[in-house]
Amino acid sequence: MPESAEKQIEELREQLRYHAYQYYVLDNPDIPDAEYDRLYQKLLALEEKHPELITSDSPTQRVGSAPLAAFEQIQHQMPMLSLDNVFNEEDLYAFNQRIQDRLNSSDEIEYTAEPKLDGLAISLRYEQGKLIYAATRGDGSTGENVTQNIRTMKSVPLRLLGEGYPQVLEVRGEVFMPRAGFEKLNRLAREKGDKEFANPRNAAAGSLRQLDPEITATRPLSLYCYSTGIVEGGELADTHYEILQQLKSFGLPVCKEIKRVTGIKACLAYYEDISKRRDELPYDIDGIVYKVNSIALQKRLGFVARAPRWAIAHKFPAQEEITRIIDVDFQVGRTGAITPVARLEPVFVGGVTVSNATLHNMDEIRRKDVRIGDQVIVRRAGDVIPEVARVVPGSRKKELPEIKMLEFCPVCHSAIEQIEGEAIARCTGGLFCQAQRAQAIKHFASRKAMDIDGLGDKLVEQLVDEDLVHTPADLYKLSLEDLVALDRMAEKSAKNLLNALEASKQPTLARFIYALGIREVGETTAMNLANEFKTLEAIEQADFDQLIEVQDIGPIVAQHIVNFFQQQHNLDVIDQLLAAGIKIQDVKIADSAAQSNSVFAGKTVVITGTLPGMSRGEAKDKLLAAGAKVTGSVSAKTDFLLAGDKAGSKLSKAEKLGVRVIDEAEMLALLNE
Ligand code: I6G
Repeated sequence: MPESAEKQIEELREQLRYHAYQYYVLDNPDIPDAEYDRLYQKLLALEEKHPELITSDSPTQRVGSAPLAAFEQIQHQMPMLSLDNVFNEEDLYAFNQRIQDRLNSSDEIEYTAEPKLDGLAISLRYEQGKLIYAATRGDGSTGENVTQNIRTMKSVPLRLLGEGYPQVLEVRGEVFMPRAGFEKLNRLAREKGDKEFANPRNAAAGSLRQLDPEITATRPLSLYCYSTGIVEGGELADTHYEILQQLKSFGLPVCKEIKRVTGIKACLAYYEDISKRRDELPYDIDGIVYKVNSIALQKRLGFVARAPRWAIAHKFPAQEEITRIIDVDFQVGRTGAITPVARLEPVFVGGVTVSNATLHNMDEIRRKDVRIGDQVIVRRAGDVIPEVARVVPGSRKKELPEIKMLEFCPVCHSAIEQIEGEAIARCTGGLFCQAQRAQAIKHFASRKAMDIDGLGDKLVEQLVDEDLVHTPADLYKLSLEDLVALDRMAEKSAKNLLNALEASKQPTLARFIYALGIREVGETTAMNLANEFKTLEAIEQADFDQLIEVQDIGPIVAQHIVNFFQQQHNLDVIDQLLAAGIKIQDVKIADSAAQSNSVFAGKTVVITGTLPGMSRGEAKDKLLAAGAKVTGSVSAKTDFLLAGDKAGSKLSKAEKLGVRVIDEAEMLALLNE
């Protein structure tokens, strides 16, 4: 029995190692997590029954040791070098020139290029395929023994895969914390009131230098290997690229972005490509490392001081700098969101001079305890708006004024609302606020709102920029002359637009409410409001308590609605719209009694093609009012296809599925039944 237990245990370990390799190294798991857990539990149970069979390289033995009092020092048998840096193309060309000069060759050099991860350098020593120790870089000669912590990282194999590895193999790489894991770790710290880490690098360093491996085990650390140290009792390939592929085949994780490139132009193209994708990568990087690919050439080139001559780090421009907050202004976004913006003493960050940085919202200001006059760290990530990352610790020498949210919008002077539970404060000016004008009008004209054909986003922006339209009501005052005077507006299009405006003058109440662009009042909420209150006046006058009684309306939406109708500007715009000839259609047809009697009640309808007597939007309104569900694509669940001219693929699909196809006349007849 013990013999078969031994066999079973070894088989389970093999399987678990293989699946960890698929998951962590190849990023290609071939079993679900639950299945991995099942195998793991099976191994655990067997090892519990046969403790004499437990070995230190078993996948169950990652977290075993007790907390340490201090880290032991480990002397690196081969020093851990550092890399020289360049910050611009010119210096990169000079690096290449030095290499060609030393090699006495003008041939283009083949390099490998890979991202430089922002983490901690580590050295792992394997003997006969077993992880013996892991040490930090330290001063390059002596590091700290962090083996018990490294063992908790599931991406680090405790035993190498296969058989082709050298008897002694030192592997160097970077331990880092992927951004998603870092965000989660900080969120948990915030919730518990613990201190947060400033960035993923600090989080990785703090996690690896934990004296208690149980804590490290909970931290989302990853490893990418990038070179080797001592290699004995076996040979590795003769190019850097192939060596990394070999490491991968031994079960060690290697960054998948590594590429071979020939010549400096190709290095720069790689740099550009990664720079562009930098923010999409799941981890922080601070540059690109180029290495001469041929190991024979690396040997000929040798080292200067503590850095290899055959490698260089091409650093990205700094992304964090220290400066001071001179003042704080508030900006109004297109949706009315009020953003506090720090005015800064200008500072050069990430390749540009920055004098403004976002503070996001008041919650963030309080969380970071930022005040006017503070010394702060400004961060600029890629093309993202620079932000105030944090106050420089210990830099505040005297009491400084707190930042307070404004009461009134700096653009239109409407009240600013800050709804409980929401981080973002907003201007309630809605239709009136100049900062929100174009956005409000685009929404007003959109298909699901007033459905004004021919009034696209570009045209709205033109009308707003030319000061022809201040509120949606101004749309109905536009004349043919106004329109033809616009750039690229032919008379025919202008006439079409005026016709479309005319045709939009009889919206349902639901459409009209939706078109007003009240925060968080979407199509369904607008329809629920229309069905509940029946008239515009009743909705305008509804109070908070009445509103939260309406289906799907919670306290936040109710408060938005109350705030909207409390603003005189908004009421004025509504009056102007009504004065311009908008006639809101009777809500009677949306009555639930009418709905439940209709053949369309509860049925799913798809509309396709051009209808002869109405727009698709109008048809949709009628069907919705009769209790139908109107969807976009035909499936077996579709009850009716309302087909107009040029119906296309939806018609053929409906016919194939046996869905009842009706035309506009039939729909009207069925609605009247
Ligand atoms: O610090 C480093 C980061 C990345 C490196 C490195 C690297 O390769 C991708 N490679 C070497 C050879 C050294 N430091 C010394």
